[in-house]
Amino acid sequence: MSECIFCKIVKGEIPAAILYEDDKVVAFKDIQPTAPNHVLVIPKKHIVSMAHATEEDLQEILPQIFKVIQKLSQELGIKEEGFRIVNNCGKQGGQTVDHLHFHLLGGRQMLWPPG
Ligand code: DGP
Repeated sequence: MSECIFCKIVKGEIPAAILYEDDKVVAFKDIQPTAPNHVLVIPKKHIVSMAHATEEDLQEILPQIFKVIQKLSQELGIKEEGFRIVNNCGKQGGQTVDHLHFHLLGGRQMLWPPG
């Protein structure tokens, strides 16, 4: 867990463009943006993925993550035009960083289905 890149961002050990922080959640700009607005919203607690979230995580942390996503969509000016929330879970889900994170994407037309 100590090698987890997102835990290092949480602890301030590596830099990130942080847009929001509270006692449970951090949001920062994705280093490889795929949209004009591309933010990652993560729990401070090291949870590997949605498949690993406990009942307590689902009740205590996930609701706060979605509140932060809605708040950021307003602040980034993408709430009205629309945005996409993505969670890649596990190998087939395309997850590359094993610390639960939600992508908030906006500022361009999204396509469906995703790859
Ligand atoms: P995923 O494929 O869902 O696991 O997405 C991981 C995202 O994390 C990917 O879009 C790139 C981003 N990312 C990886 N390392 C860093 C980093 O050190 N800093 C920031 N800001 N983003 C990172």
